[in-house]
Amino acid sequence: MTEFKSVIVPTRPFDDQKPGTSGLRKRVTVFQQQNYTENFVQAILNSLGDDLQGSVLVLGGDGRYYVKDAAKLIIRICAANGVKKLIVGQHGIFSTPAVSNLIRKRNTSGGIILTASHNPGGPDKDFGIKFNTDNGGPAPDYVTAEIFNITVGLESYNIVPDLECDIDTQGVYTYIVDGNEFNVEVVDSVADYVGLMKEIFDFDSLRELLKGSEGRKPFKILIDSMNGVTGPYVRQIFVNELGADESSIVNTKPLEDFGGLHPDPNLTYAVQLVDAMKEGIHDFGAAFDGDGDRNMILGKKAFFVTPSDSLAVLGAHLHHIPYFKITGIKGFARSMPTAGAIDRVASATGIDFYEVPTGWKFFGSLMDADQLSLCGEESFGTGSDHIREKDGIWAALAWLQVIACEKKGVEELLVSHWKKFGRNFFTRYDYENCPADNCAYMLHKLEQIVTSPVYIGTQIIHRNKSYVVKQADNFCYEDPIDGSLTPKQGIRLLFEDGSRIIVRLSGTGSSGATVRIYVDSYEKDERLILKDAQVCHYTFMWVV
Ligand code: VG1
Ligand code: CO
Repeated sequence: MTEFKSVIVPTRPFDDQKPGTSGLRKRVTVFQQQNYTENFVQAILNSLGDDLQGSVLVLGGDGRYYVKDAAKLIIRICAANGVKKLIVGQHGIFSTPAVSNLIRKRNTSGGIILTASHNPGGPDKDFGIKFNTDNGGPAPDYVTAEIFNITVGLESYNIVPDLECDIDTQGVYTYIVDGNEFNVEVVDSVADYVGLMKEIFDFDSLRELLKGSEGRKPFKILIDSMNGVTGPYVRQIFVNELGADESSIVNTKPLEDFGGLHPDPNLTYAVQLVDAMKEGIHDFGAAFDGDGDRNMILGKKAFFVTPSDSLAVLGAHLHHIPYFKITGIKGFARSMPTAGAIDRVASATGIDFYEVPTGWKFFGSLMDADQLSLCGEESFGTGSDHIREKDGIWAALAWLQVIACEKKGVEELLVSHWKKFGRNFFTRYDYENCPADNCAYMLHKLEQIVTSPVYIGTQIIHRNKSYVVKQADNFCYEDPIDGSLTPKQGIRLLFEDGSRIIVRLSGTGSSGATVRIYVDSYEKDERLILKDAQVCHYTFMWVV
């Protein structure tokens, strides 16, 4: 066996390696700067402290441009830092949910995910590196703060420059580095995740739904992987396991530039799916983002389910999913800007409810404490405590399971839900690439205005409906498990009828600042709940 020696390479710190809502995201060209990726990876490893020596980590990414190069680099850096073993997805491929699952299943110290999620890929597009801790979830704020602290003082990194590993071929590769054994296990990217889905859902009933049975037509689905990482997972689950035909799945080859698509599953970017669904042939459509954690659900004729409604409908029918028959339903949660539809399901069922800041990391501590089963975000994220990430394919399967049990279509499920609980009309506006300083100042001023005591009680009339401000603040989250405080998570205007307006800055952009404004208007009048979702277009001007 060849013996390898690690070397210490002097470097200079970069001052822009602060992880955002979900890892460090920059242009590929930024990551390609000399030592840039190396520094950040070294900082992640240093943050493990005493746990680093002899550790096992998972490594994989969404197949975008630079994933393979980065994976090979990370293998060499881990080898030089005392990591005992890396579990790597074949070809460097793992969806974000698959990494979360494997960290938990193999009890590793964490995992490194190479993705910029739904951001476009390619040599002049985005790349990202995310660290997940041993619970399988995105590193919490105190860990990412520590990683950032290390980056700004980093003077060297360790690497085994000549260590080569064939990540295209499954198998266990053993090396001796500085006298110690170092292993790379290249695994099937799909198998463990598919196994997990088979434990959670009743695949027999899903197969029957798709195939049709006596008195029941086949239920036609259309699944769009948008050339992201979910392709191989989708093929294995929907075609090989559930018997859907080949034409039911599209864009299933992970491509480095996503074939030029913007792999963000929403009405704008998943337009190919929307147009195909409009033809009315399919009963159900779903699309996923680049790294497989986001989902969009459509019914027949492209009937759109908002992520906030998707969460609420799943919440109301969660008992149909075999996994929850065993675990019970421990609690519901949503991110703060997400519309309040799930809140009403929680209060009707008496199930505990939590509101957390934007970003999946905040759900993890509630799940680890057995307080939370189902959660979601307005940004097309839905998931449960089966892992510690949002999970696109899980959400699509959850919908199919509910449909199979309720024997109702997507639209029918939504309409009966609205009739029972009322409807939250939800819109989000994004203002991208704005000057960062000006945005920070704007939020600061906005906070001053809305937190002045005279602001409470302000009445706003829009289209003959009156909204009275009940509460206004900059959201500060207190984690109910560890008591930690996360302040300044967004300006909230809460109105007496349950409607809300939220303003916050994005933490995932790769350049400039993005301002997000979220509008959640609640309607319980049965005559109005079937209106077009665009009825609640606001002008923000009159609020301030
Ligand atoms: C956005 C979404 C947030 C989501 C995050 C990561 O963050 O708003 O809900 O958790 O992206 O999702 P921000 O800070 O830009 O608003 V993903 O699929 O990019 O890992
Ligand atoms: Co994503």
